Amino acid sequence: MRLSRYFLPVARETPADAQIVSHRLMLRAGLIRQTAAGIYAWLPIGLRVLKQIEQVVREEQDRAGAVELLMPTLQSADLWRQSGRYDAYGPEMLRIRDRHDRDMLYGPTNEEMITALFRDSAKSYRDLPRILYHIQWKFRDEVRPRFGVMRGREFLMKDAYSFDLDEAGLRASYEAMFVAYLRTFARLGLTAVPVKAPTGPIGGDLSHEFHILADTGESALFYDAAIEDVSRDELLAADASTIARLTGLYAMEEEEHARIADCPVPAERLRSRRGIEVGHIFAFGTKYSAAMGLSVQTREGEQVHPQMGSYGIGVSRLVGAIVEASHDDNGIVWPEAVAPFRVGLVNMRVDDGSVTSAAEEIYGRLSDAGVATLYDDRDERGGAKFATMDLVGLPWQLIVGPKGLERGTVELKRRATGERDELSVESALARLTA
Ligand code: 5CA
Repeated sequence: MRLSRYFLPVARETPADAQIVSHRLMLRAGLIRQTAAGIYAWLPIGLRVLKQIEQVVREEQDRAGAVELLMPTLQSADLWRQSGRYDAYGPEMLRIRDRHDRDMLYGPTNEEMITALFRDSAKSYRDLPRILYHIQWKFRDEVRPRFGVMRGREFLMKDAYSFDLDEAGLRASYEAMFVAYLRTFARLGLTAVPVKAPTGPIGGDLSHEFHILADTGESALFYDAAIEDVSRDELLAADASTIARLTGLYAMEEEEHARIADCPVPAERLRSRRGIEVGHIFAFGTKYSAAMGLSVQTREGEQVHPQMGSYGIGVSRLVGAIVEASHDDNGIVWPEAVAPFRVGLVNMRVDDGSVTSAAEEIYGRLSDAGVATLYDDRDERGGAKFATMDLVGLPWQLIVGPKGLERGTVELKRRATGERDELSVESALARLTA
């Protein structure tokens, strides 16, 4: 992508209304713009990050055996009357009336809709188990939307729903999703702490939240320091034993922790930190299947209500959480897995024919090799170009200038460490296309 043709409105000054660093950097680096309270437009470079995260989430859902579909954002109130949640949900639900005076709503979650869809086609034990998911926008009219996309009113969620014949099946689905979550967050370069959670309005009795540790997180956590020793490789290879190990370690939200008289963790191992909730999973049994009349026939010919669970990941919130976990004084430092482009190619002198032809050739070769490249071909000072590249945080910067070219070299800078190498064009390309 040529920066001269891109839409990347970066800002040098700190936005006055943004209180936390991820919100400030997402505005400054041109990822998002607020269009109404708690509602954001995703600008091109922000959208690329959102899509990358969505793809990692999707791959891990698919790997766990979940099946993707897409449900609409608008739902009929009747659906929610069947579960009894239409009145119970309260003012967080955005209620809409259509031209025929029918009550509609913008979905805050999809338990009702998926239960109805499944009810209309699942007849017997052969239709189970199933895990269905979608990645779709939600709306919750939050009392206090804040911190940018962290607590928005409109936000992107991956929500999965499992249907099993019995409790043992539900436990297996819950574990499959648990593993998918550990792998997803590890692939995104994040350390997520699973915390046993109260279930709230979704209902049910088994629930875990997944938190990214960050000083600006909205939740206060207490946990066993041993959780920090779990390695990335272990998370990527997670199985039932990893879950047993992790859930065996103490981790609670402050409110729950305060209720526990004898904390089982010795004081020197008890950590108190803040966390950003990026995922939440629930096993709620027959709550919706019973209320909404979903039943299937067992092998023995009995009718039973399937055991269900739901599994959410805050996809748009993750963009903020990753920036919160990965930035420095100069800007964002994207982990490779979610970077909007892998390389930022900087032409130091667009008015110099030999620099420009070298830069154009490099750009062509990177593009041909399938390396996502943002090419700064604008007529700007070098200093401004460097500042923009650091701010937007692409993993690699490749700098093409007249002095280097005289020696036959370009400069390759690694954003995360600031390390710079002077290399021949060929060896720089070899590194970036490897
Ligand atoms: N139906 C269940 C699971 S599918 C559910 O809705 N769970 S939830 O309420 O916990 O939301 C799932 C995830 O969405 C949360 O863990 C959080 O990461 C994200 N999320 C929730 N509210 C917001 C919000 N206002 N802004 C951004 N992300 C949010």
